[in-house]
Amino acid sequence: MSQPDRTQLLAEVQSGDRQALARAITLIENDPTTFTLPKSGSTAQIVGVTGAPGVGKSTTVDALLKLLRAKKLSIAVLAVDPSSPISGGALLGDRIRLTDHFTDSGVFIRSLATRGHLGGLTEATSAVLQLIQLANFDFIIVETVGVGQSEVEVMRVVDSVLVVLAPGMGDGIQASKAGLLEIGDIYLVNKSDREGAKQTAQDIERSIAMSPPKTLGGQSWTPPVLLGAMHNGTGINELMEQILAHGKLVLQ
Ligand SMILES: Nc1nc2c(ncn2[C@@H]2O[C@H](COP(=O)(O)OP(=O)(O)OP(=O)(O)O)[C@@H](O)[C@H]2O)c(=O)[nH]1
Ligand SMILES: [Mg+2]
Repeated sequence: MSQPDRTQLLAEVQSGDRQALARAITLIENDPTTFTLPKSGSTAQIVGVTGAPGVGKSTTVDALLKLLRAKKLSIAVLAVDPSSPISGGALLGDRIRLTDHFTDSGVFIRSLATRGHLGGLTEATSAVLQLIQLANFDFIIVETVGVGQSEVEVMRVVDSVLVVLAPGMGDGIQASKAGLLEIGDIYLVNKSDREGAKQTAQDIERSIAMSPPKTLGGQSWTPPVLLGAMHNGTGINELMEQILAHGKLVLQ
């Protein structure tokens, strides 16, 4: 693609053209250095959602989408899948579950896959996020698929990290091994309708109490541990409040 074509494409992205945005993301997927991106001046909070497979990350993203759309805010969702090839179908489940939003112009949903190594994924995610910031969304959500070093790395390029756990699936030791207890700004123990959720929340609280509180904008932030059942929206308002409270500190 020639330089004038790239400039034209970026102008379309900035004007809110979603197809142009999708096309530009594909170019970045293949080569993260495709564009020299201007500073966006975007104030959109970028929220990363991570956690073990099946804990309810996509369900949580869906619940957040519904809440934000009810407030008429526009949202971009980037699902980052380190394992699947570019054309891979690993996110089909997510895509199907998120179909409600497909006809809504205030929502842009896209999966990102790279063949690459660790650095490659983070680099591509970072480049795509910079691009998405040009498109003037109010909110940007990044969901990672699975737990591993690459997801932990990807979470370094977002503003606020939400770690989702579920009873029995993400106890303190497992989460700690996966490096999740160092990166979380907010913890959600999802599936609170299941036995053991309170116990899991206490485990996590105990584990994070052992690490020093984070300092943000001169204020200390102790990551809250919330309980919720995102399949029916239980706890979504509290979750949103904490996300916004963290965003206020981190974006100031
Ligand atoms: N009982 C119960 N089930 C839930 C809750 N939230 C989500 N689920 C179910 O848990 C399953 C997994 O949810 P997903 O949202 O796909 O989980 P995920 O973390 O995105 O999964 P991957 O993307 O595959 O890692 C689905 O069948 C959901 O309906 C909840 O609060 N309670
Ligand atoms: Mg998912």
